[in-house]
Amino acid sequence: MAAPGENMRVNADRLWDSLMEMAKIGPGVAGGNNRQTLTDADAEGRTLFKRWCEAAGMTLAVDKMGTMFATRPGTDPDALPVYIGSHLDTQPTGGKYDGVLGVLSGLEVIRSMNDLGIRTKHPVVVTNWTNEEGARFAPAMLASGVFAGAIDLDYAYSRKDPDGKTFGDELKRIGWVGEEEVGARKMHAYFEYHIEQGPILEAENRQIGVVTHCQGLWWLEFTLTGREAHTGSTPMNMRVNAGLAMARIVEMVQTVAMENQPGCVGGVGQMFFSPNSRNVLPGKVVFTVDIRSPDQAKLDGMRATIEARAAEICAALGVGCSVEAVGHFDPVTFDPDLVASVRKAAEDLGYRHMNIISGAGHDACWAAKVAPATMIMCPCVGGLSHNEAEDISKEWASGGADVLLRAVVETAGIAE
Ligand code: HGY
Ligand code: MN
Ligand code: MN
Repeated sequence: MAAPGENMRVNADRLWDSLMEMAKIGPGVAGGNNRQTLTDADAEGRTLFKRWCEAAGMTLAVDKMGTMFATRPGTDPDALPVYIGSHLDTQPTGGKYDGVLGVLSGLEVIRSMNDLGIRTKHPVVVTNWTNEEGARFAPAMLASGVFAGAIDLDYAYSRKDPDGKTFGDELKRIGWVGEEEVGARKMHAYFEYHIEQGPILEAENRQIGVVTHCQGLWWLEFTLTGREAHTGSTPMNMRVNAGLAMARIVEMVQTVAMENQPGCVGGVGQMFFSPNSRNVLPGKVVFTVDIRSPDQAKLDGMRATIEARAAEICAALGVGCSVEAVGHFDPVTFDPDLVASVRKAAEDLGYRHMNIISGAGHDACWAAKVAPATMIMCPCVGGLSHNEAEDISKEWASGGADVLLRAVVETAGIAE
């Protein structure tokens, strides 16, 4: 049985091969992935992950949100498990590593402990959270939000995709509705390993991000009501133009984010026009504003300012305006002891590292509500993510997984 030491590293080639194998499922059109949650491709990826977990000696449980929990037993049956989690679902034009690196590095940690003959006191559980991305069904981090008690199961099941299909129906259709009550299982600790999805680690030439915090988020869904009319024959002074109101609000969001620098972001990634005809002024425009900051006061202040200014913009144009928060979590501070275990593992391995605040949201943000949690990050090329060109090196991938292995083994305790 190996003691912690120089040889406690993962098998970099095996991890990379697993990433490339999973990337074949739900391919994109430009080298990335389109494996959106609860699609047939998601189901195929889940089946492959299940096969790999069982081949590594783990047993699988699934909860009512379809989240997958693969357990490697510990020597103390009463000890709460140490969890490693992330997500296998991707954006429509996603990369091969966002989320997938964390889940398959968790599997690699198990495979490496098997190879090294390491037995831990606490069980270790590798988790694939359903619908982390929130691309098809808002909000993001949906299953982990239900697990943390922040989102109601029935609300989650009712969420609709742009085609009007509900989360609950789609989960049933792909055959991944589990028996387990969501949130019933308790955690000793939770680790998530993820690509940075930003430019800092690469620019600073650091291999490991020791994640101390994650910025908070609001997703504000605006519904603007104009009057459908002919774009040619309707005089300008007779228009009730919801499209113009939307454009002014998008510009205003940019202005508010810039007014609150440093340390915040704001933008719009999705919008729908109805009837979406080239020569009809839109009767309805629906779009989601995404604002984030690690500073609670700034985050909530931006929300209030944006909603107030949007109301003024719409009133001036005679456009109806309603807004619904369809996603939210407050800024997160990760567990200092787990953060220290990540930093120590990076130092023992001789990997250049730095503290970092996560710009993107992660399931760890909800896990942190119910257990000590933290994250590990590796760089990604040009800081690019949520783009099929998302790229990392094999060394970056395995470096973070080495840190994950050591932090998990330290936290789970090597059995005597
Ligand atoms: O939105 C996020 O930050 C994550 O990628 N779901
Ligand atoms: Mn992710
Ligand atoms: Mn993502």
